[in-house]
Amino acid sequence: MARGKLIVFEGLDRSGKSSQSLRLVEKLEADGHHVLHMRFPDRTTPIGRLIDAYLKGESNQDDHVIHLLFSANRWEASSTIHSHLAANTTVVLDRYFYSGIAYTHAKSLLSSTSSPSPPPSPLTLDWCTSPDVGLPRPDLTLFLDLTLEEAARRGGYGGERYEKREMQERVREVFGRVWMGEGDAGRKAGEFVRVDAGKGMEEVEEEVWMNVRDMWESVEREGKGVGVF
Ligand code: 2DT
Ligand code: MG
Repeated sequence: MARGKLIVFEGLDRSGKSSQSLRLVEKLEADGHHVLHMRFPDRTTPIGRLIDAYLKGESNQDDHVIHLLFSANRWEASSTIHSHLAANTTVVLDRYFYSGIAYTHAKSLLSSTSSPSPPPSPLTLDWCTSPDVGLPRPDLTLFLDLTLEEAARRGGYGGERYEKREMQERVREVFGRVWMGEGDAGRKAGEFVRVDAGKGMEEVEEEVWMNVRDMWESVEREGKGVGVF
């Protein structure tokens, strides 16, 4: 029996991940596929509520602790993702562990972090990657890349913790390094496609669709099973 595919949207705030991921779900459903859409962080679980409070600035957490909570928030969904894929339901994710890696590692590149000095552990790329090793591996990751200028033209950012230009700049840099194959994350990344999210909505949608179709055909042709990261 065919299995579902795991498709991930990644990128900066304002890059259009939410709209594009929902459009893809509609398109796949119109084609007769079963699809589950999820987003991370999933703020509805007990762990997700801790993350939500942190992002809104209502609570503080050590950088390592919040990183592990974001990862735990994915692990608590891991068996759900696996069982949907096995039941031939495609799972479309709005953010996954690449955001986890990019946002936490980006903090280490900022001049000041919340960690005391000397920090108990530097937030290296590989340290940031390890808690997520073993999660269901995406068949395709679409990295919606946007310049900071274009993000500003789209109305700038909201008021959450990471929605600041300096942080977004670092996050974009780290996504780019992973895309280039750096570190355990880059080596394990599999299909990691950069899409220019500065183009129009329809153009981006078309590029997403072509990549999804290519991935779909190769998974079916080669009979690839669900992988682990
Ligand atoms: P949204 O704006 O998409 O709700 O994301 N983040 C996300 C992390 O720092 N680590 C993670 O593992 C994930 C999934 C990105 C809220 C913010 O949380 C950041 C933006
Ligand atoms: Mg956001």
